[in-house]
Amino acid sequence: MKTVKSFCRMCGSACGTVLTLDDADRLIKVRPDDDNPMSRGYLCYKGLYADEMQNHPGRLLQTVKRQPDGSYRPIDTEVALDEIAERMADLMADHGKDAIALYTGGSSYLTSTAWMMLPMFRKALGTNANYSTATIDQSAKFVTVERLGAWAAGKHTIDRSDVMMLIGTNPLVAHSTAGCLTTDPVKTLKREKARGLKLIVIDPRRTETAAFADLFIQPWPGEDATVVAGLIRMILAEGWIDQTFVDRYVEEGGMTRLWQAVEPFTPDYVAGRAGVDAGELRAAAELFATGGRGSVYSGTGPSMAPHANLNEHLIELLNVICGRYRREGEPVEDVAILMPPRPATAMVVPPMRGFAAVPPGRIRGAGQLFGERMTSTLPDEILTPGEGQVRALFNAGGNPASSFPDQEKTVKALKSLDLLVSIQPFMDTTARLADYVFAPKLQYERADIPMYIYDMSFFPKSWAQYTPEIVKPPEGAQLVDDWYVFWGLAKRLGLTLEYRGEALDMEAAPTTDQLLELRCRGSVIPLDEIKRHPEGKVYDLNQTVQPAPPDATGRFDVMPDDVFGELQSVVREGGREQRLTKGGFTHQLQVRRVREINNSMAMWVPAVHRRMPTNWAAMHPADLEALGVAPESTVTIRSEHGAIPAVVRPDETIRPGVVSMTHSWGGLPGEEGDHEPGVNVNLLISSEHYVEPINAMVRMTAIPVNITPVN
Ligand SMILES: Nc1nc2c(c(=O)[nH]1)N[C@H]1C(S)=C(S)[C@@H](COP(=O)(O)OP(=O)(O)OC[C@H]3O[C@@H](n4cnc5c(=O)[nH]c(N)nc54)[C@H](O)[C@@H]3O)O[C@H]1N2
Ligand SMILES: Nc1nc2c(c(=O)[nH]1)N[C@H]1C(S)=C(S)[C@@H](COP(=O)(O)OP(=O)(O)OC[C@H]3O[C@@H](n4cnc5c(=O)[nH]c(N)nc54)[C@H](O)[C@@H]3O)O[C@H]1N2
Ligand code: SF4
Ligand SMILES: [Mo]
Repeated sequence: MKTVKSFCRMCGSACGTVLTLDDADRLIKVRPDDDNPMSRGYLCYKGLYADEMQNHPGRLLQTVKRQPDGSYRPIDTEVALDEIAERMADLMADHGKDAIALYTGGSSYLTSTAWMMLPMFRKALGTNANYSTATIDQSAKFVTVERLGAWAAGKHTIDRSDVMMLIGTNPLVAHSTAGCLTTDPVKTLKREKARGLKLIVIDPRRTETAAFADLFIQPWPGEDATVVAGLIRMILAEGWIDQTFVDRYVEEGGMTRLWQAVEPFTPDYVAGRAGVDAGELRAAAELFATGGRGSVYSGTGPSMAPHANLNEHLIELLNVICGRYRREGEPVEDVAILMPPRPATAMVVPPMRGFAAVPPGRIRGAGQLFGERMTSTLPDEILTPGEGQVRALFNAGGNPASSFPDQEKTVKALKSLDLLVSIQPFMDTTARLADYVFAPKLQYERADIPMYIYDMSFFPKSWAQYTPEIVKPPEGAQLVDDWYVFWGLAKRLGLTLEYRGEALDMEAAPTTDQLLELRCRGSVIPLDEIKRHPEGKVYDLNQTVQPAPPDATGRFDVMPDDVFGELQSVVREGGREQRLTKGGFTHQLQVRRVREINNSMAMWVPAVHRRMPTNWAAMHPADLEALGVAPESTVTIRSEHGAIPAVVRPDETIRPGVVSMTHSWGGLPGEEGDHEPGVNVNLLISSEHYVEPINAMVRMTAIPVNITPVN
């Protein structure tokens, strides 16, 4: 037996771990690493059961190919690559390059070499059919950068804040409030609160994070635009803005237009519509705007709600009008140290509206953001005949059959493909529809560095860690590195892959470590230096925000016409009452994440099953009583789009009138056999109605539903 240090890659938080291995280097146990300077002995429930995933008897241990009768048989990886490359060449010859689509799933973000390989492959292949989870997650934040502009030096970090506002994010469960709270959230919050931090939480559920709030506001789901417009109006009316910052960085006339836009959102209107107390709203506005330093952060809540792009725009406006950004000379302690130096500068990156330059796509006119197509449109790109129709899909570490809105349509689309290739460690829903499934190495079997979001750090400190491959794969396994699939295909298709202008050797495959070297070339701290600290290291780089270059004239466009129009339509549409009564609905379904599991990953391991045999529909006890249903009984939840059975649980953190379920559980619709437990909320979600402009984000929370007991 021995122990080795590493870090967890089940979410972006990268908590330090100590692995216990047997003499054959198989994983026995995972425990937290007390010496890791970021996580300091913290590990969440998911991190602790990584050994159950690693050693699960249902794990896929070699490449398989689907047979005409629907069964799967092992196939040599190189032969599979030969066959796939041939199919691709035929498809491209007949239908063009856009017939081949790539989907970057969650696990590709968490595998740094997969994350660097996918763009190389896409570019060499020349396809425009490029999709990722980003556009079914918080792409409203990218739209906001494009329409409002962005502050190049970033926001205030938690340890340098007097006040912080969290809207629709729950770091105590999700560990994913980028740049703010990731690993070790409980001790961090306790420490910062003891120092004097004031916390404001706005969330339709009284979350684990809300338990730490000095001020908690619990609006109806889907009312973010209303609530935040109300806060902005109060701040403007009281003159609590940072006038110097606004004068310098907001576009001429912008503040007048902003006032016109938020005028209708009087305290009484907002309180009545969002179902909150006007006095509490005022207290939140005052505490935030007059409370000193500190920024607003948000998560998936507002991005999955109706008017996602507007919601995020308004949320960021709170930071703009209160000047909650790092200024020239302030310390920068969250440098992305495994990237080339990129000094933080005190300037506005002006709004570019890059999306406007992209011609409308085939499906619902959706275009592209940052070189990607909108994921909610992919099933229709597959199903809609015509030039550019997608005929082959590579799923790299995602699970579209469970994670996409409108599961019924998604599955129909995946089944209709000429070629579906998946890289997944288990025969999950998508794998069960694929023509070929490659069995990837799991986290502790591969060398890695922590996740970066594009070139930005995810962590509030200048921190990094390297882990070598540690655990030996199970006996007889023939696993692949995710990146190898794409390198192998590129080689066969005669393509040359390039990373930052440097061509890869296309004869002899690189090693994962060589790719990591390449990825970190020219980084602030050399990878070799990081390797000397097995538990990772936080660096004190003495960096400060740099003055803007003289030619920097960017200003925030606080209220462009389209955003103005979206806010007025919020007034026209009305709130919860109008939306529910229109379709005869009684409740709203809201999204949430749970401690036990990351999206659709491994809901069948014993550790998850023990605590969460199914994805309950959580409702307030008073609602259960009113419906006459006992805890643990089954109800039917029906939306405009579909219906699902669900097991109810009493939960006082939910408002009466709301039901909350986590996403991506359950198997394939209509499938025989006992696969994933639970049921998929995406059966209730349309990808065609309530679609946002620009990013085609669909409504994944605040969905009107009815609930009826099943006898
Ligand atoms: N209704 C609804 N739908 C949602 C959401 C929601 O809140 N509500 N959330 C959305 C969001 S934010 C996201 S990011 C997407 C996620 O969308 P996806 O990324 O498509 O889905 P995941 O469930 O995260 O799938 C991860 C897959 O990676 C596999 N995996 C695990 N470990 C490894 C590994 O080491 N290597 C490889 N190659 N694969 C591995 C898992 O088995 C699983 O199949 O879902 C979105 N869908
Ligand atoms: N344990 C665990 N951790 C995860 C994941 C997981 O599945 N499980 N998934 C990972 C992924 S892919 C992501 S993107 C991140 C997401 O990270 P977060 O966005 O922090 O995820 P959540 O914990 O779901 O927090 C979203 C909050 O939005 C609230 N909400 C729901 N509807 C609305 C609404 O209409 N308005 C507002 N304001 N709030 C609303 C919910 O009650 C919930 O508290 O988490 C990551 N980490
Ligand atoms: S918070 Fe994320 S990285 Fe940390 S142990 Fe949990 S799943 Fe792993
Ligand atoms: Mo996500």
